[in-house]
Amino acid sequence: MGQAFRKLFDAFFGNKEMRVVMLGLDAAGKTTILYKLHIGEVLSTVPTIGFNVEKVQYKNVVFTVWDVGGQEKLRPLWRHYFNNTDALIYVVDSLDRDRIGRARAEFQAIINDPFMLNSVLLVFANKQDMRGAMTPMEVCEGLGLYDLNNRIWHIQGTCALKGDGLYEGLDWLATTLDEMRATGRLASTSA
Ligand SMILES: Nc1nc2c(ncn2[C@@H]2O[C@H](COP(=O)(O)OP(=O)(O)O)[C@@H](O)[C@H]2O)c(=O)[nH]1
Ligand SMILES: [Mg+2]
Repeated sequence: MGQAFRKLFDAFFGNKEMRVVMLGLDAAGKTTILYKLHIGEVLSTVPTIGFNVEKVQYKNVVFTVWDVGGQEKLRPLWRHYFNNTDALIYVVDSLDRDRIGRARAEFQAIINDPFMLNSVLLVFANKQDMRGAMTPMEVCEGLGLYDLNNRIWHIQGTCALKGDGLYEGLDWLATTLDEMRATGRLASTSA
């Protein structure tokens, strides 16, 4: 798995700088995904800003990860990480039907942040291995993805424990960001 990702990253991202944030409610599977990618050492910090941030860097691609939900007062602090973000990966626990509304509210708040308006959106409908999990289409509806205008988005069913779907999702992301870079629409390279 790790080897495949490194190949993918080399092929698409190369030495270009890329900023990706991976967010979702707690227990969605973000940390599991981060470790499954095996792209580098995961650095975890509990900084003065009040929320725990995990960070992994592979060459010039920087992933930052944190839990969202439950602390509206922290939202303004996220801005620091949103600036020049090329891509948002939003991870959803597909089994957690009770909190899909919560996941939607957080998702909508994030993507409508002025700093995030140019970011492409990759949604991982995680825990697809679980019986009774929402399908990617249900998660799509739950988050309100169909209603988005002028946004580039993609949803991918995943099982982070096994790594299923992660590669496919990142493959889409890399291809999409490459196209955007070619046409000068990348957040991190625009003024
Ligand atoms: N069945 C199943 N469990 C998962 C999957 N991904 C993560 N988990 C479990 O869900 C729990 C929360 O995962 P974690 O990565 O800590 O979530 P985070 O809070 O978003 O970082 C852990 O017990 C994981 O083992 C998955 O795809 N399938
Ligand atoms: Mg975590």
